[in-house]
Amino acid sequence: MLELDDIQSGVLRPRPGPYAATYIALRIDDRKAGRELMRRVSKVATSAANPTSPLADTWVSVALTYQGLQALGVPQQSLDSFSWEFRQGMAARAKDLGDIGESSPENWEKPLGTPAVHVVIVAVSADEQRLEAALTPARKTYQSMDGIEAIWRQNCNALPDDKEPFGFRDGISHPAIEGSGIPGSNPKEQPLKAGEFVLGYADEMGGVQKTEPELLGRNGTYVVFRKLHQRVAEFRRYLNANSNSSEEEELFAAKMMGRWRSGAPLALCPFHDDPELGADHLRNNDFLFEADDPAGFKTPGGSHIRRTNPRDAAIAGVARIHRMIRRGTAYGPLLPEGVLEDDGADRGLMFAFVGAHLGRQFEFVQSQWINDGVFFGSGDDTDPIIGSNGGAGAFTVPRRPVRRRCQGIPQFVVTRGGEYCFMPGLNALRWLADLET
Ligand code: N7H
Repeated sequence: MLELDDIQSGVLRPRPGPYAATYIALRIDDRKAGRELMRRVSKVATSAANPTSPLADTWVSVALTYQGLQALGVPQQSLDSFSWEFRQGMAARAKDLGDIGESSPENWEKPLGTPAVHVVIVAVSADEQRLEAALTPARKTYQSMDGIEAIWRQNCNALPDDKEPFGFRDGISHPAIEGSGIPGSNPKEQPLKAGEFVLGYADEMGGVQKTEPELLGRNGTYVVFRKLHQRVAEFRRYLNANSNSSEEEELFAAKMMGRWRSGAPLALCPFHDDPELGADHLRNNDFLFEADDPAGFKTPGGSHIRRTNPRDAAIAGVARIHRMIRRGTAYGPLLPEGVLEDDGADRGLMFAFVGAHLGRQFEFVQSQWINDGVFFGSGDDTDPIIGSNGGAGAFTVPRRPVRRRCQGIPQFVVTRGGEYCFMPGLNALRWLADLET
């Protein structure tokens, strides 16, 4: 069984919908103050065992970068026991992640990607009033602590109907995890071993990830935060310019995603949208690909959801070892429907990955499945929606009698920054607070 009372709730429990959320990055200038901060957050961070929060309907999670663990005085031997990718940090991994050109770290929003980011606190509530009510005392706490500096903040707000800025319903597909008691969204997917998502348990390969000391990593997990700016007007213009009618435009968008904007999957309704199905969480993820649609006539192999989770489709490799939990939240104002000109506003997704294996889960999916097409036999095609293609993206829609080949797809998503973090268990937070080095 998973020790749910020690695992932070943000790891396993889906966020509320609708939501208001905030991400706060802190720098630790004084080791003792950093440890005191760990003590205080360990009291308000919610455990996965607890469906309610000590902070009146606001769920608080806390994660640390490698530099954050260093700033707290974690001994080198312990630091060395964390994964190699985490120790490098996201900015150092930029080329492999496709963060090049305008997405490269020198263009990131500061201080993201610099050694100054030590702690990331995420607070999620059902609405802004409740979020602010919980955050005001928290803010007073860290503002009054000498040696702790808040250096960055990003507010996020749910858009209507759980949609993200491009207009698609988000937050649908989640893996089931053995022993968590929290159901997955696809009844056709066997639950995954807990060690895929939480350190200290057996994973799909039979391995158990441990740190030195074991308590520090146990019940913790890696979290990837990425601020991803979305060029909504450009996405709309591209769809518009490549379709002859609004029906064709919607079908084209659905082919790129693998789902209609309502969330209804092409696998279950390939010709027409079905908004009722899209909103029905008992049915909208109940499908596989291979038996029904091996060549991608319904859901193209290159579409966003088939790339990022090929399910049972024939690909090079085994999909189960590349699964992830996602906790994305939208930021910025909605671009009003029908507007095709950019209004200059910053809008997009704070993408959050949760998983025990940064390398074979997040980095693999980002580099091999999103930014390459070889794994399903489509050369160097990239993800048509989020691929890092520098304006030269290509995408194939399988069709009879002839396929549709789209080239020169603009880059619709730009990385504005991000961090690799470790989200410790609650006992480990107390261990960090009690450090005496
Ligand atoms: Fe994606 N989008 O809103 O357009 N994604 N994603 N993603 N994504 C999914 O199932 C989106 C990103 C995955 O099991 C949906 O929740 C956007 C990254 C995975 O069927 C939608 C961005 C990575 C899945 C979006 C973005 C992933 C998934 C369908 C960036 C991994 C589940 C709704 C701005 C590194 C696939 C849903 C499955 C689904 C969108 C980024 C991964 C609508 C806008 C960076 C694993």
